[in-house]
Amino acid sequence: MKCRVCKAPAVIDVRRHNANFCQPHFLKLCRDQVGKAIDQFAMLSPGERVLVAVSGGKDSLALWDVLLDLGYETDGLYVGLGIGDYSESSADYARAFAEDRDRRLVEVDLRETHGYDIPTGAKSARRAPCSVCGISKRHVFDRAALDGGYDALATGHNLDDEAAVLFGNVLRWETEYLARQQPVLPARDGFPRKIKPLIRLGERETAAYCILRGIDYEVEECPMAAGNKHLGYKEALNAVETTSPGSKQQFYFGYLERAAALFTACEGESADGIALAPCANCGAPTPGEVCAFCRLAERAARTQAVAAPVRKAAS
Ligand code: Q46
Ligand code: ZN
Ligand code: ZN
Repeated sequence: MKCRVCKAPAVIDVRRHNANFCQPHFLKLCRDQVGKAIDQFAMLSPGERVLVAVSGGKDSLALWDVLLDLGYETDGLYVGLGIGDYSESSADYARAFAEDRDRRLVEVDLRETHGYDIPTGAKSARRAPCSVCGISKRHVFDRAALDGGYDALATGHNLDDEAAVLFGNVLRWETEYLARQQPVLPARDGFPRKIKPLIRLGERETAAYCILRGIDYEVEECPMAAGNKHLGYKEALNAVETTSPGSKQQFYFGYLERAAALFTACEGESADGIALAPCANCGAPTPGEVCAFCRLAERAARTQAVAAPVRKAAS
């Protein structure tokens, strides 16, 4: 197995590209693919300040590393979700990465700042943990990016994530979500610009990138992911990819190039028609009086406050 570029012994095969790469050329491929995504979708301009949402996992730490390498002014953002040992060790990986590179890591702990954690939030809302987690993270990400005056908020969604989300949205013909499934969401009143620079890399590549760069990351899966529909969609797409390499990329990029605009056009009118006003509690734009996050947080914090003394008494 030889590197496609220099013919030295290869360390990885990328079947999607029908090629093998040595270490330096694989790392270059990863940087080039991120740079290409940034240019292709006009995600960033040189010199812009970026807040990178890091979970301690391979994708977000690889993203932060590549953005630093490409010369962007970046800080990290870690949200403490309160998911037991998993959250504690994930935070350690994020902190170690930031410390090694002498970069700032903004930390927001849900329990400290909003009075609840994800397991309690899910219980009180009677919703799947990932749904509560998604609402919570979006709110914290938006707030932190705006408060810090960053030009954009970057997340580590990779090609596998985006293809799986697209697959789920197509299975149920979620036209509203399809219209919004873009690698860049421009800033608008009360929302920062959001970008996904890893969309040209699969998760096998981000894992290999971290290993080859010596980045330690949380390898455990989140214990609350069990039952998450996206895991099933990923498995289904992986089965297709095995027999037909490149399918995921064609599915996702074909959508962006040939179909996304159709959904944006037909959903645009109804979406534009909804007036957003600042949430009475937190100021984030919302169609109602109080935003979904504040309603969730209020109920979850009450449940947590009741649960905490009971736990203490029992211990
Ligand atoms: S952290 Fe949160 Fe993920 Fe855990 S609860 Fe679900 S969404 S699986 S990226
Ligand atoms: Zn090479
Ligand atoms: Zn609110």
